[in-house]
Amino acid sequence: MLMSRRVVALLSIALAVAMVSGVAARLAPADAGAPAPFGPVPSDRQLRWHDLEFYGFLHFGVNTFTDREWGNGDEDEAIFNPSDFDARQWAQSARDAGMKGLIITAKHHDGFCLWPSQYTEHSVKRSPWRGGKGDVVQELSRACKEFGLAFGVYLSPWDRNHASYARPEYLTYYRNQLRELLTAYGPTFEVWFDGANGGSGFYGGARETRKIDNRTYYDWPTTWSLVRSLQPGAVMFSDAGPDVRWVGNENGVAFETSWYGLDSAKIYPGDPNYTRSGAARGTPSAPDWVPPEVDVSIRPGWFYHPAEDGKVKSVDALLDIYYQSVGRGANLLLNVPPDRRGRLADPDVQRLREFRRALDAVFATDIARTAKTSASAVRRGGAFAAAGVNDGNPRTYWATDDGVTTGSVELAFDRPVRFDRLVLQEFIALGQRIETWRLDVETGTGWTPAAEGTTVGYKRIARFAPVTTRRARVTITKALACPTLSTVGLYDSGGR
Ligand code: FUL
Repeated sequence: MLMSRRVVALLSIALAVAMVSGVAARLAPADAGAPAPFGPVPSDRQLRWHDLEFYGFLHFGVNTFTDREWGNGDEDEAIFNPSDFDARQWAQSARDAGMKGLIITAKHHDGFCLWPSQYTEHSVKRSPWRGGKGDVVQELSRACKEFGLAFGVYLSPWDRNHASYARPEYLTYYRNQLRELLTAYGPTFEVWFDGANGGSGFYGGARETRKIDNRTYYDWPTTWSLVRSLQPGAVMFSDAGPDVRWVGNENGVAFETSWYGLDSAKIYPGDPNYTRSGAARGTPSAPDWVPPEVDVSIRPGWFYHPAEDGKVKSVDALLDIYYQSVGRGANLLLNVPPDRRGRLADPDVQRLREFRRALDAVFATDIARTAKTSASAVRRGGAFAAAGVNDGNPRTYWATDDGVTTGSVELAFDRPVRFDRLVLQEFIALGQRIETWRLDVETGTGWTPAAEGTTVGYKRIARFAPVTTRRARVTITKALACPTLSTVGLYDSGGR
């Protein structure tokens, strides 16, 4: 194809703009001398996802009305009838809790669709709610927009209602539904693919057990490319990614040592050996960047059950979950199930509010911002000074020369300061590098260790006994390549 000079010029401008708004924009200013990326690195969509940190899960559907966790697929659509549905209340509570997005079970294993899919009658279309004209997904996507939240969908691959489940035709149905969800409701930040398959179900009246081979049946690459084409900005979650991986448990706990590397080619969604194989904890040398997400419910169940109103997790339990997920470099997906009114239940809303208050109190003031910084060594040929760790700018970072894999940053204060929380962040656009670190404080008689730990990645939060000092030092004691640190934060929890 022949191109005119004008077209070539326009194309190069477009390329330059794309570079500035893409990868290049993530690097610090004037960093021609930046370390070369090490190992797998995040895509732009993954970088945006890391920044979300904490968002909510909404399990809602026929189970809400039958008091079950897994519907069989033969539920009468008429039972779905929330008395006081209010998606704005969900979004407002989520925003007030500090969540950055919401993911809804548009279809759970029972196959009932919360939107009026044109491919099935097993949906809100046949419900008395809003006279059969309702659309939960639409009301939620609008509410998310109004309250500044990202919007995501869960579409269960296992469908206990559909007659053709376990046959190839079902995949066409599944992808048609994805197309509906990913075209009619605006931008989607995450698409959640559940690996569960319990076998038995209604299946259009067959009432039998249908197990599939997770390795081959779903033909995931075809579905993934459909999602990519419809929503290029969305990350896809499953046991095996491709963008975000399951952490391997539903207790709210990420691994203490958590690498983002995964060898995607070796695993598949729904792999029963996923947790046992060690893939869930990540591997430093693996080829793909697939960070973990921690999914956990604020109640014992995923769906709302009146009997669990008194079993909403305590603020302390939620704080532990936060420190063991976000504080270990994972994202936190906290489930808060709407009740039969179609509202988040009062005890949950109350608890979310208390949880936010507690977190805000701990992280109100970053004491490190007032410190003067120095470093054992600074990378030559660019702007990589220690000052990058406490300037509040995630794009500036301290780095060492290539081949220098240990080093420390010191923070000096004018007067003694007290703290018991440390926040570290690597500049992950260039990969995950830090293997171990230690925090020392000057006590008057020398340096004493206050905390130590392993991987950092997007974020590490350490809790330790309160210390009062004028000097604190973070040492990277082991790294896979020259380390980068974009944040050293210090906080006083006040005993919370
Ligand atoms: C599991 C499902 O079986 C549960 O019902 C729930 O949706 C949870 C988040 O994932 O695999």
